[in-house]
Amino acid sequence: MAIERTLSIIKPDATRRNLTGKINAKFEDAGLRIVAQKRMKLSIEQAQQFYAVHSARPFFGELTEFMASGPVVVQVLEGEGAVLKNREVMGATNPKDAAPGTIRAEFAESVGENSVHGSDAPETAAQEIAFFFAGTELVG
Ligand code: YYY
Ligand code: MG
Repeated sequence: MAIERTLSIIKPDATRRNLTGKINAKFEDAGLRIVAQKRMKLSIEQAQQFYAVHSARPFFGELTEFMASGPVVVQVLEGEGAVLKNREVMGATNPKDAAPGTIRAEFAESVGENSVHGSDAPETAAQEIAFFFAGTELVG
């Protein structure tokens, strides 16, 4: 399988509980390399722009307010089949459905406050990486 890059976000519920290191260990243990990473506070406008694909969904307001409610860690993960591998390490959107050992099973508080974001396909990964990072910030 090809080496890919995917966009990951450690969400405010997880940074609030000081879980960045534990979550990064899950990525690294799965063979994903963190090739870029920065901690930042999203504005409401940035959160709305990032999640624009969900703008018509009933949870959009809550989702974007939550994403702007505290620090996030945005990162680029690299590895073989990184998009799918990251989704596997994250677990299902709703922590009640997430497989044991996944980040969401272990750390997520609810379907809304579910600790991590990960791109869902290589095309969206490229768009989402460009949303946060300049090419020169990615160091493989
Ligand atoms: O990609 P993933 O994060 O697993 O789920 P999406 O269906 O793309 O939804 C994005 C985000 O929206 C999810 O992580 C939490 C929130 N959300 C929600 O609050 N309630 C839902 N029923 C579905 C999604
Ligand atoms: Mg998604």
